Amino acid sequence: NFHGLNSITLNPDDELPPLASGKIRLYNMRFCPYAERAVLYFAKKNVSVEVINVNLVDKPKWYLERNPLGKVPTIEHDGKIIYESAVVAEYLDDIFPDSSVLPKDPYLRAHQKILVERLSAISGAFYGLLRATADNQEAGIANLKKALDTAESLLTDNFYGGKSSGYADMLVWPHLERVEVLPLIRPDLHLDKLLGTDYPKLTAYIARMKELPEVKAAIRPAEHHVQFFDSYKTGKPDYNIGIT
Ligand code: GSH
Repeated sequence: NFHGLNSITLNPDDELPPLASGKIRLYNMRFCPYAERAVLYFAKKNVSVEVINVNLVDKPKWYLERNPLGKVPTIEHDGKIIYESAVVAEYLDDIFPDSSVLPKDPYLRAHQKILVERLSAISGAFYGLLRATADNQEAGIANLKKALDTAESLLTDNFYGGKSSGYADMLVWPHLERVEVLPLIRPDLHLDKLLGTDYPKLTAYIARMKELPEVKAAIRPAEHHVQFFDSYKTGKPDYNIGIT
């Protein structure tokens, strides 16, 4: 149900193809964890979507006209524009209620959003370590451990959504996918043993998540993440890594 998930990234000089009426489009960046939340959501809900990959360093004018924040993800359909990953997720549930990922019950719904807030420290810790220098790497590792301790203690069932995967799982997974690859991105930090030994529940959870069809549709190979971050560090990210 994805058209163009691995299409070549469009640059400012590229024309934006027209969007047919009734079709939904996702403006994406192939290595963005927030855009991956939207990809997971489309896959989980089995909603067809046309994907346009956007250069985020050199942004096309047509993109800034749609999303003044210039960030991905953004979705477009019937002339409507929606952005911010959590807003996009809830919107998709609202327009396709039969496949709603968020629970209907107000308390359970609120609880899923609280979990996302409590798990959000993972992304900050990930980006901190991605850029860590000799001076602050110890603090960065302590930060990640604290975030993962919280994630381990909040995992009281198979998924953050309960017996089956839910909203919180879709929103947190993209960052966990990258934390798992961090030892390969930053081998100098010697993080290889971090996840396996101290976090048995999270380790089992990651394996369980990887079996979900929506995660299989969205996940990127570890070596592509590594190559992407290597290019990102140079200030010239290669958005087309892995496209054959
Ligand atoms: N709060 C936003 C969301 O949840 O959608 C964050 C999205 C975000 O930061 N996306 C990054 C982006 O578009 C790529 S991973 N960066 C481009 C920019 O900030 O100019």
